[in-house]
Amino acid sequence: MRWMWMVALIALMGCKSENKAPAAEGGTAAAPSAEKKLSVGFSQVGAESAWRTAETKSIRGEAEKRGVDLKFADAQGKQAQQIQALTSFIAQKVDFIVLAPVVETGWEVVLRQAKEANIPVILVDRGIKVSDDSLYTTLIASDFVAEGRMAAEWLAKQTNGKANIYELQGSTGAAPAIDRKKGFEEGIQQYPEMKIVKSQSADFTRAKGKEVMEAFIKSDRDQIQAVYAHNDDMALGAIQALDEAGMKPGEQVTVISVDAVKGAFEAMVAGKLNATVECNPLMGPLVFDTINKLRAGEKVEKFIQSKDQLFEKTSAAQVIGSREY
Ligand code: GZL
Repeated sequence: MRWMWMVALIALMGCKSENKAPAAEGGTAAAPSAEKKLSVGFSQVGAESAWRTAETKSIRGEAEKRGVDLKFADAQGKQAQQIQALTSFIAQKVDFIVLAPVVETGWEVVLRQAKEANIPVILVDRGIKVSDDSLYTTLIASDFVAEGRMAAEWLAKQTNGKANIYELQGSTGAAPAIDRKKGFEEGIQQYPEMKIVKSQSADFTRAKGKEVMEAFIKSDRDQIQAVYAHNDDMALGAIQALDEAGMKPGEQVTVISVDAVKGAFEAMVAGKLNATVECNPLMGPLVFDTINKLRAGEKVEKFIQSKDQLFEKTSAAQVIGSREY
């Protein structure tokens, strides 16, 4: 009788083992062989503007679509947090780093560590100043100097070359703030009666844009003829301040900005914003196409430029429906 129990027990053990994964050589169960996923560390500036949100959505969405293991870090606008994130990506041995650098300088040490770890760095949307440009593989961005020049040439035409201009600058030290200012000043140089009367940073945010414009109105109300904002969020804040002061933005005060986000088109349809220069944030597909080229051993350009165009309030109503961000 006892022998029958023994036979049943051995049979039971035998069939349970059939439920396990097929045994590999040496008798241990082998995990299914999954090809290692591409891993990318993405250090983002923050969430300061609608443009930034659109860029984050594009890159994270594309990573999801392509099955990339994307490690995302939002730095809340602080370079120290970006450097911390890059250090962590290096420790995790990611395959690539994507960096949207909040400011132009201060990257040498951490980028040298990435280079020593053989991790290629792709810059998106903002450039950096380094002594050795082998510290990054490529920059995918707009030409901010050209954007500033485009805004200046449009304003000169719009005002017949005569305007007292109040400028809302982006974040101090950020490439788009430095270069949009530079390009705009170059663009108005040939118009002696176009003057930047006051210029102050409003950090690319709507709230600061309103605050700085309120201060400009308080001190210079009757002189303000035009506002040049380095992004739409600050322009929308300034428009709110001009509206509250009864100063008719888009008519009595000409307003031009950069980015061409949905809110800017809505303000142009409402007649309160005169024009905006597009700076395309939908970089996701281009970022991962570039990574695939690098993985295939192909060379890529050091600067991959996004093309920009200017939109005016006269055509905003026809265009707004087709805008993706
Ligand atoms: C431009 C980007 C700028 C946008 C702003 O590439 O860095 O930062 O123009 C954003 O809206 O805050």
